[in-house]
Amino acid sequence: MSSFLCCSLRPASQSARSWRTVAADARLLFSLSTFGENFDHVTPPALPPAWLATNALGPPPLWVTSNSGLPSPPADTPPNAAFVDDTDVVSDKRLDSMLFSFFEGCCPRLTFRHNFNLEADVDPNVGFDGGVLELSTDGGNTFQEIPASSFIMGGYNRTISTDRGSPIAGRQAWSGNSGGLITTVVNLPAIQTPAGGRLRWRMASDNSGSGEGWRIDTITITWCHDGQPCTPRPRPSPAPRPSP
Ligand SMILES: [Ca+2]
Ligand SMILES: [Ca+2]
Ligand SMILES: [Ca+2]
Repeated sequence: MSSFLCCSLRPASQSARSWRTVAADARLLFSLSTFGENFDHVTPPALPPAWLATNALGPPPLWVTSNSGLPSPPADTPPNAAFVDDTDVVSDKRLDSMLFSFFEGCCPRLTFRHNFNLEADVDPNVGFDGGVLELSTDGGNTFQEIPASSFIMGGYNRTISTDRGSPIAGRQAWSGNSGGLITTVVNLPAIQTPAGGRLRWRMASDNSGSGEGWRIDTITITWCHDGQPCTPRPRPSPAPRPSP
């Protein structure tokens, strides 16, 4: 995040108050504001206000907040993370963020931590159950894939098999075992529509076999202010001290 220092995000609606300012570096010559969600201000299994869980396919449970269980560890920032199970039937389980808009400048960047163990083939390139990230720029009416080229780090690691009924068959996804928490960083397009944007973490499973599930935590979005540089300004040299 060090190259991304002059940024903030403004909520699109009153319901956006749960996005909290989590960082401000007064040592810099310009303000840094980062907004995010760590799921630690709610009591599991409740989601934060204005977050939405839906199962387009498959049985309960929905996405929830969780502070225990597998995959381990249960959270990045304790005690809670968002969690979805990996069931042994076809499912399509979605977690939609609150609405937001990027009002100024350029270059919104999303960072989050996650931990997944989702059913996958022995072939390290093939997944059976997997997770993807999608983005809506029309207030949550429609969602689009975030292309693999947008990921700075921690991008998709497998392609979902096309012969087992997965709702995301053939797509690149996170699948298999992450081996604990990993960091994903992704560049987002500017969202300046009145309806606002919404992120969707989507777990889809095939018609047999299960895994431990997928945990998401410590989500932050940074954003460059209008008229401000996106790179650090040089600091002034310290004033010379008088010699003793
Ligand atoms: Ca947390
Ligand atoms: Ca399977
Ligand atoms: Ca499966």
